[in-house]
Amino acid sequence: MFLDQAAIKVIGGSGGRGCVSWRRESFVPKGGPDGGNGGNGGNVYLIADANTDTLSAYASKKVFKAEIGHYGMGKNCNGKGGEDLLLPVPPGTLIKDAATGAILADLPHPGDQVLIAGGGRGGYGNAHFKSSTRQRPDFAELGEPGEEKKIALELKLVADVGIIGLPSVGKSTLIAAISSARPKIADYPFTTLIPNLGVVSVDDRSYVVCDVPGLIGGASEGKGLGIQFLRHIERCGVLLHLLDVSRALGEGNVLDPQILLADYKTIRAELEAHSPTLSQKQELVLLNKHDLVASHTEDAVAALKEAGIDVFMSISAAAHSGTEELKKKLLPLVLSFRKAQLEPREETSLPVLRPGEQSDQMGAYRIEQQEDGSIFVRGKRLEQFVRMTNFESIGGVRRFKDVFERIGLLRAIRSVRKESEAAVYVAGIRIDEYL
Ligand SMILES: Nc1nc2c(ncn2[C@@H]2O[C@H](COP(=O)(O)OP(=O)(O)OP(=O)(O)O)[C@@H](O)[C@H]2O)c(=O)[nH]1
Ligand SMILES: [Mg+2]
Repeated sequence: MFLDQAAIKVIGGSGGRGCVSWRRESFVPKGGPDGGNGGNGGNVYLIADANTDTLSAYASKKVFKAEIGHYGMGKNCNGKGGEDLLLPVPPGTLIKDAATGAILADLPHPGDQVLIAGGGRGGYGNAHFKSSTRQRPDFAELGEPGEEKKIALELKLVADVGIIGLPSVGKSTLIAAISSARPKIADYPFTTLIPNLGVVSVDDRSYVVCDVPGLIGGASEGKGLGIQFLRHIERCGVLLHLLDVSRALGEGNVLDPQILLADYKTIRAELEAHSPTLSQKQELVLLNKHDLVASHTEDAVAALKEAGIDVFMSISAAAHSGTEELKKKLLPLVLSFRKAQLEPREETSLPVLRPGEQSDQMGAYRIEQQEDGSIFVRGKRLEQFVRMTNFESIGGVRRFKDVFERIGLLRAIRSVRKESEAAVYVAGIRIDEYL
């Protein structure tokens, strides 16, 4: 099954909770704290895999979770870290935030990898909190929850050459003639419903061509099959614009070049409506089905030239006439486009997410008061700290207060709150009863 879009949820493994434990040895009545730390949760990565060409692995299963970190244990045993989860996607996959549509990452080349949901940090065990002033810490941290994200995957098939044109002009016939692809071919419009990829071999080199469903006027507004398939050819170096020369043959076998010109303009208008990237691509105009109008082909070429359109070649895809030559002529164009692609491009500036590296200072926070008086405190490290505090243990609450005192947050909240009983939230957790 071919699938070029999928929406999934990725969840980093939660960190394991730290352990509260006391050393117990014969003849040592009151041993010190020896609770180990929880293990970190596993990360979720997406990786471009050359052996994958569709997103169909994400059609039915929708939630992907990395392994959780194990709990810390007594005798200072730290919990094992959770395994990372590697999700393979085809090269050319674009990863977007499902809610905002923002591009998170782009994986055009095999081996490209992105950290998409970080695992949570393991909580410290009570042994960690032992200090000269705190001999018997009776608390431990909870594990931090793993990062959770809803993402949309979008596959752009990476083809070198795209074949476009009105329905039934012979696009699929052409890809079948020059490549290994065997798409359905028929004399009714919209035979092709999904893009077909084919590998063309010329001498010892090869390139990929893509045959997309036929376009009609108004496709950009959704007429026919629409233009959503055009994104598959956005990375092509060359577009082959196929015109069916037999359509210009009117009554009495008289050729009307205006029909070809109108056909040409219809497709150009749709390309321009879709994207500037596509409309600026190198385009080669091909006249197809010249077997049906043999004697008139020259006239059609001349008339188009007069209108400013250079015909690259006249072929008959069905009769395989001119198709071998076309294969050869395309190769140098493809190679030079690929070479230009290797030069520095904007793709490298796309953000690669590394949530684990963004750990801010505990003291970096912002206090906001809403109209109803409730107070929200935001700050990356602070939110992590609050999420990991075990408010059910007295020692945990005491440490929480110590930290709030140390970073000046107790005073800051008091000055905003004044004498009121306003609720205070950090990371969605109401904390004012612990202040
Ligand atoms: N005589 C002749 N017929 C052709 C030639 N190329 C294609 N055809 C015929 O034209 C019809 C349409 O061909 P397709 O290859 O399915 O056209 P398409 O552009 O892929 O059409 P859609 O997928 O519907 O957009 C079929 O009946 C083909 O046999 C040609 O060079 N000469
Ligand atoms: Mg077709």
